[in-house]
Amino acid sequence: MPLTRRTLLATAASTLAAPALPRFAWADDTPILRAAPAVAQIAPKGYGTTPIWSYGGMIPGPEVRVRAGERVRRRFVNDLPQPSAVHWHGIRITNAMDGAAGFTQDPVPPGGTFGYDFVAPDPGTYWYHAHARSWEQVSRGLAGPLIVEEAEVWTGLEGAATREATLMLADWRLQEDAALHEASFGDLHDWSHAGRLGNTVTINGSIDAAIPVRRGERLRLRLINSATARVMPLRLPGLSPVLIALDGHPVALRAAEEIVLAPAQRADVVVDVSPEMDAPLPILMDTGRDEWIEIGALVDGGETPLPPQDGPVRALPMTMDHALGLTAPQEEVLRMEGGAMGGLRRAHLGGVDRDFRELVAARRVWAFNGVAGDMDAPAFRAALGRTVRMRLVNDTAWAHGIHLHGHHFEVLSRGGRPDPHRDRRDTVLVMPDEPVEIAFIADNPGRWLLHCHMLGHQASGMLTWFEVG
Ligand SMILES: [Cu+2]
Repeated sequence: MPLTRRTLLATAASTLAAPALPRFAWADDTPILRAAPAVAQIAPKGYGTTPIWSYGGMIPGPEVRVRAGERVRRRFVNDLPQPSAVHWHGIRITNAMDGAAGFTQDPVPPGGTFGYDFVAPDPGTYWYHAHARSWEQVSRGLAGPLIVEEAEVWTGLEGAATREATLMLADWRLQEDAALHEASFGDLHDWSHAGRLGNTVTINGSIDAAIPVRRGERLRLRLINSATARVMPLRLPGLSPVLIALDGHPVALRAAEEIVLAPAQRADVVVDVSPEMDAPLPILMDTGRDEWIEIGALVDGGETPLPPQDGPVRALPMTMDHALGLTAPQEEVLRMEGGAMGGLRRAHLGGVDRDFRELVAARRVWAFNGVAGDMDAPAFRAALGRTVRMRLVNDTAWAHGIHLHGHHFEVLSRGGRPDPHRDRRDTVLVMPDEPVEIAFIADNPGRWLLHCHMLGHQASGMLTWFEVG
């Protein structure tokens, strides 16, 4: 038998039993993204550590950063006890690289690998996360930032400062011993309500994050909500943030006294740090009970202060042509039903009409258009290049963050009123009784998931797909 790397490894493993032998060796130079159990200090020091699952042994996972138009290549190595796959959230990606386990690719089994290789076409703030049992795997820590820099150096920060900081927010449900509350993974009460809300919010994995800044500098903050259920209203008092992008996409500049991030949503803001800053500047989050708590702070990093920024914040360059062609779009409706206090009586499951009791027994308590998560047929099909206008109707008692894979969309209206900003997004928060109208060009061929990004909702019925081309 010729001696190949494979046989060499097999031989070495069987005869030498070398404990330090790497499980994988790659002839190419593709960077490895390894998912594996790890330990993190999430609770304050002195409270013990938290066993988690992570990419690269850290939370959040290692930042993946490229310029727009460049390739992202990662050899995903699954050292988890479960199958997994990596979804590159918000990227207009080729379908085979989308990372939806069991849908665009086979789940990567424990011990297995998968090569991700795609072009990141649009600059912006994105993220990557597990897309297999994501309600569990993301809750355990499998998420990281994916930053696509502007192809040309953006001059919005020119002058005295060019810095930026990525702030990845997460929500953990910890026990008193600081371990994750594993007994409630998959809890149907959580799923039929807001989802698995945690009790500990972190920024970049830390419960008391101190983001070093330089006094007088103009700073771009990239905020990412990686929580699986928690909607995060955020405030940066004393900083007068200017919103420049949502979900990676440039927006019309505006003041953003309060920034509301649903799970999976991102916001880029520019802040001017006062040269006279003499105390940490808190980052506040509303717990949902109109109670603002400090979840981190910008602190003086000790560098020589800069003179104050005097020029206006500049908009990011618009990078995409988005002539939506709204004269005769394909019209679609996505009606959300179910959940606690939702009044869902019946829905289709397994191709059969079921009553609510049967749905609960099957752990499918939500429905899109009367279907509780069946995947045998798409919600709709669209010809390549067709403009689709979709009405998102929330007939439930809960908020939902609706995410389209492979595409971004424009928010046309909210609650029947035209949206003045017409932001482009990949995830939109839809409140009860407030229909949202979106439109997008179905320009990315393939089969794409469409789901609620409250990941317990996704797992219990709020999942469907659409086909382009
Ligand atoms: Cu939902």
